[in-house]
Amino acid sequence: MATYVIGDVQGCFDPLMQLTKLINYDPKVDRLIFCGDLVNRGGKSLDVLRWVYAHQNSCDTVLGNHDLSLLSKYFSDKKIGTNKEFNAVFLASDVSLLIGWLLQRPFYIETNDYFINHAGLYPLWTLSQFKALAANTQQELVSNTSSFLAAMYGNKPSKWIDSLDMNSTHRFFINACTRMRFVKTDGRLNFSENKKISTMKSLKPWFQFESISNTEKHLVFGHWSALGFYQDNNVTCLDTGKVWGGQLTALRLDDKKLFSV
Ligand SMILES: [Mn+2]
Repeated sequence: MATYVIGDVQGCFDPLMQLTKLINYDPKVDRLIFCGDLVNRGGKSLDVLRWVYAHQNSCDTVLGNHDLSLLSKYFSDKKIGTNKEFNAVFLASDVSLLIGWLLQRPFYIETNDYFINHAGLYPLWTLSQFKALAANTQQELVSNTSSFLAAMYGNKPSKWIDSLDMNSTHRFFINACTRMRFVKTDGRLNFSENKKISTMKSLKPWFQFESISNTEKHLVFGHWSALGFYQDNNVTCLDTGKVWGGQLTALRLDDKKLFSV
């Protein structure tokens, strides 16, 4: 009986099956929590969605930017486009079940000691602020899906202030929760740097802000394949870039043991 957090799968279905074998996953007693980005680029997004959906009694995922991208395409006027993996999902006989399930996935999952989301915790927020914003954003996503997704994309505002209007609040939350890597020392999100290290002196990885060390729980995230496996006292990154020829990694929360394929 164990709980595992699994990094970004991104349509890499066969490695996911190898990983479940490696950890001897038993749906009757084990629990799998995915860091988000189940879909896109790996070639078998439909298989991944179907598998996690079929095991939902013991598996759950947080939403990542690629999952939101799939939802956004599905709820747009023109579903079928150039993304073959997305097209395969949209043409599947069980598409409404899968999309309906994905739409209701949370932005975070927590245990007693761990807090899991896709990109991390924006350093100007506390965990309770993040949770309040997540609840508000998820409610809007689920209840006004098409208009929410139509207004979701954009890099502005780049910095959090308390007085943002509703659309800006939701857009900022989505960006901070699912796309963040580097943050300027003044709190602005940066969307251009995606390597492990930035040459821009005013930028820091979000987890190197002082406030993160005061967080009550250990933060587990994905999204940053160039960073790869990273761990310090406060955070763990599990995006080891399977889709880019790297590995797919699981962290067993019970004893912090790592498993990779
Ligand atoms: Mn991502």
